[in-house]
Amino acid sequence: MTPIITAFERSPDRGQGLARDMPVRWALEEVGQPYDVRLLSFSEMKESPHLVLHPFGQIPTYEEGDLALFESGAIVFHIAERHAGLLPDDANARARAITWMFAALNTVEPPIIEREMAMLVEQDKTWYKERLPILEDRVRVRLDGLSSRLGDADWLDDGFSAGDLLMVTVLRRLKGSGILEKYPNLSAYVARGEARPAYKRAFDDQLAVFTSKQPTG
Ligand code: GTB
Repeated sequence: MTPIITAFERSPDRGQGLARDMPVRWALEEVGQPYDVRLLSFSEMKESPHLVLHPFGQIPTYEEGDLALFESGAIVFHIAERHAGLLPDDANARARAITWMFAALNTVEPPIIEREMAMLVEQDKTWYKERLPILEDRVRVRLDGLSSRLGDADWLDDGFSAGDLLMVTVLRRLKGSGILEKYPNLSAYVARGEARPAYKRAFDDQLAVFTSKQPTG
């Protein structure tokens, strides 16, 4: 049965792999599972057919037969559980890979999003110039820990896993910020993730949604 995921009909990042269907696409490509995509407008995301699938009216969702999931991390975990290639067989190594999935989404991503949100909606506030460096320091605290742990390794725990897939996805949000670039091993780690053929296929497919929608002439 071919799973169906949902994605933005018009992504604010113009298909640069930042919307959260990207990790789902990437996971499906890594395990070689073909999938279909249902594109949604912002208003369709808030209407009842989609709200049945996603209580918060967001993308991505994942449908496979009578199973319907939301939350990109849970969807990646489901894919990794059902297919070989994203979680190790050894029970302890598997538990560590799952730990990195949670670390990506629960520990590394929150300060990155807080900084992004401040830049999006607080620039006109009187406190913005004082607050931004504080938020950036919080991001650096996380990157310091991650960079020390990664060291010279290619991936966080031996072979590439769903933990790396989510961590690379999260770190990509910092590209061009000048923050990630101060950590050469993390920049190289992100580049290694992006160089994976499965990543490239997922990225190209997400980008094609945007480019194919452009009016010609
Ligand atoms: N925790 C959920 C998950 O991981 O699945 C979060 C899902 C989520 O935030 N979905 C966003 C959404 O549907 C799209 S991905 N937003 C519409 C809404 O809430 O009404 C977040 C996102 C969107 C766009 C960019 N971008 O263009 O840079 C980056 C991230």
